[in-house]
Amino acid sequence: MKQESIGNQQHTEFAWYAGSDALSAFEIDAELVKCGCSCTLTKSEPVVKHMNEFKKAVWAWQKVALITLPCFMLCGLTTLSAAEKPAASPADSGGKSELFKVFVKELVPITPGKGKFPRSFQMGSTKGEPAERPVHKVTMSDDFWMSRYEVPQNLYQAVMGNNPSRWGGPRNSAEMFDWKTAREFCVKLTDELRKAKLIAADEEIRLPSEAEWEYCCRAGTNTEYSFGDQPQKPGDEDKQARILDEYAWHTGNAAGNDPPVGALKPNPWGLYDMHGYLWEFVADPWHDSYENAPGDGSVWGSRTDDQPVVVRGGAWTDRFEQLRSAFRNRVTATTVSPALGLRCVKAKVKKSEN
Ligand SMILES: [Ca+2]
Repeated sequence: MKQESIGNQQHTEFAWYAGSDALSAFEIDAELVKCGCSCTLTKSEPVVKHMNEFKKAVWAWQKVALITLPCFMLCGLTTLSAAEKPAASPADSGGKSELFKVFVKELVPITPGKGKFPRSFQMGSTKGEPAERPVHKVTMSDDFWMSRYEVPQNLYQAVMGNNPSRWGGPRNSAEMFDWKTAREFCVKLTDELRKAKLIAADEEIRLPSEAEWEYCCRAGTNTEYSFGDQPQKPGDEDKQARILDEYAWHTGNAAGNDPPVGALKPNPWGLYDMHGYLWEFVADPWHDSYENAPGDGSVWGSRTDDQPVVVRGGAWTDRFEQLRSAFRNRVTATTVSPALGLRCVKAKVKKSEN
């Protein structure tokens, strides 16, 4: 996939999410008037039973309307406003501190060389694009934690104070921000978690290196996807990929990035949406191939001003080929897209960074 194809899919087909709950918070039935703010008013007159009581009933409804209209304006408009701005405020989801605790709780410990985590893996693919070659051995040097999910919008809002996402939902993946902003998010989240003593002073939240990302995507596998080589079942045509459907949102099964994170199956290490949903920024600047790439899992060099950056995993806008574990893509550092988000790592701060 080329850089310019990120997020270029038309969005007219998406409909079911936006505002779907907006009206449910304000209901009127025959006996009760219920409002989203939890007040409950009992209607003083019964439903019309015969024509002689018609006038009485109309007056009763008028009274109810007079009483509840201000309530509707306060509560209903608040609800509609929330639907228009789908990112919940931190308070809507239990407050900042709760969101930070959830984020830490959802980190998956990755311990290369111990248990199910191999010390080394083969990075790249001989079957894919030239940028995926040469396949080379990477030996992971340190333990780290990988986010189970892409960063959701309620956490993004809590950290950054805004939510630029086009396709809203508090637990939908955050999108529409560039690489520098993704790094800024990690720095701010690090500060917040240290202040809250949810991480140690010598730990940080950062973007994964490209090698860490592929190591976690493969999750001990050397197949094209973390579930095997084949994304399609016999009979699948064009972009259809019914095996991949169980694990990933891609252009063959996604109506948009509507669902919350983690709606499909995880990979063998319990990481969700590594294949698909959104492309994910990593820390590395772009290189056209793996010639002379480091073999220790670290970030490959510092980015120069005009250098593109790497994004991984494919998105809901892409065909299944681009969701392979080894597939690489590049974007300019200023690219924003509804198909591009991030996933974080927690790790010890390298001594050279102190
Ligand atoms: Ca993803």
